[in-house]
Amino acid sequence: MRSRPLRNFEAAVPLLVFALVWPTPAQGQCEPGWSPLGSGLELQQGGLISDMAVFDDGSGPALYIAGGGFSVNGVPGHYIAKWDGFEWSTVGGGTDGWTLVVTTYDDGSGEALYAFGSFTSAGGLPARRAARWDGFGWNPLGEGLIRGKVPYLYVATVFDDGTGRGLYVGGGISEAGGVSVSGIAKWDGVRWSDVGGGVTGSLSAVGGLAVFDDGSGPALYAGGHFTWAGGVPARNIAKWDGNRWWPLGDGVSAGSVIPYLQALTMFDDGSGPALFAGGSFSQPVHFMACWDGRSWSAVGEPLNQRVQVLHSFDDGRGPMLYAGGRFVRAGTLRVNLVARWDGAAWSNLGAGLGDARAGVFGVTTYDDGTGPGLFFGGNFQTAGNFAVPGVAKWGCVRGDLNCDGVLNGGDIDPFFLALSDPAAYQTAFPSCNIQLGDMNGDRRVNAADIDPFFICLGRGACP
Ligand SMILES: [Ca+2]
Ligand SMILES: [Ca+2]
Repeated sequence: MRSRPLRNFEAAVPLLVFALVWPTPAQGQCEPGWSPLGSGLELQQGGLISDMAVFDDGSGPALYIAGGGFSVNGVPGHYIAKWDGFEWSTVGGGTDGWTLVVTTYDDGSGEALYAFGSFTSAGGLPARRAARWDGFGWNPLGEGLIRGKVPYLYVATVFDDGTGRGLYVGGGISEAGGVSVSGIAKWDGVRWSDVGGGVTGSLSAVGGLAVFDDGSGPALYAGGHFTWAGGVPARNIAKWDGNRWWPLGDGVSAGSVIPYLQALTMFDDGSGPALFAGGSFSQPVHFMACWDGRSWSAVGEPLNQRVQVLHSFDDGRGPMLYAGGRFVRAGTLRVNLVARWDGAAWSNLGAGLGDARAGVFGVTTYDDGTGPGLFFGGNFQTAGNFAVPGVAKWGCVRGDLNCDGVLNGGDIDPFFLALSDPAAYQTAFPSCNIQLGDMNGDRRVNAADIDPFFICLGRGACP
């Protein structure tokens, strides 16, 4: 009688193994790690990657970076560039001055890439601080934008106020297409318009935008540096419902330093969707706070310097919130400019980004063929153990066939197994992604990947 439960257990073991192994998709996860993005981009002194976006010009989705002070394939003086997963290239002549924001928007004629910055022309055509790239050519957005009290453009996002999807641009803006605006403007594909009187204060600038539903319907939330929104007192953050502006409690503020809110995103950390805000504020808490629709709260242990970007990303283990900025610690944990929030605690992304005087200014999700990864932009010069030009990937590492997060000698045998017997590889490494063996980017894993594998192996990453 005593042996019966044991036999039952033994009988259950094969079923348990079956249940664990077979539902696992062939395109498995990986241990994420840092990777550089080729070798065609170089950051000069004072150079910076300020924003990034994914756009498909017809030849496949690619990563576009905005900024300035960088060279593309040895040619300096570029302000926008494209990474297709393997190579850097320029974008139709680009702009004649810094681009600060890139985002995609469909005005009804198809999705296009929109760039905003301190330029006066794009692709040789006059374009005042705003331009549209459709994959073939650049076009201005009406008469463009005129700067306000600060010269910067910080953010652009798409929101439907009930009259159709519009592209909302935030920054130091005082005029858009001949219309007087303050800190924020809307482009509908044809013309610019004011957004309920905009934001006003000593700087009158919007630095972060996000769409969030607090239970009363989706609305556009704007953070930045202002004391009024549409005539309503609102400290550095406000809600636009399509008709009027609303404050968010007492907002955010700071004592002696200039408070500035520059990162906003919606995220559900398990306790319901909430709006997460980052910036250089100190009230109600330092640098990062969470608004649930009624009140503000802290987000775990405090970060020690300002937050400049926030982005939700699922690496296969559930959605988590990623923060980037100028902080190097979360509580006592060393994180180095980037950190991950799982709803309970902060964790680091390996050794993070460096150096400590640098910052992260942009982040987006992009699939370079090895699965979705997080791409960070800024003026940092290291990512983990790699020297990088202000841009780096956190995700599956190409060539990492034993999926431990690094490309090294331990990947040689798994690589050749993947080449010679994909089924045996998938059995031996059931949670790994065989596509990481595509070293030449043709989306196939075969003998043509052997030479590039050893070139990448020699450098610890693909050149
Ligand atoms: Ca490895
Ligand atoms: Ca290949």
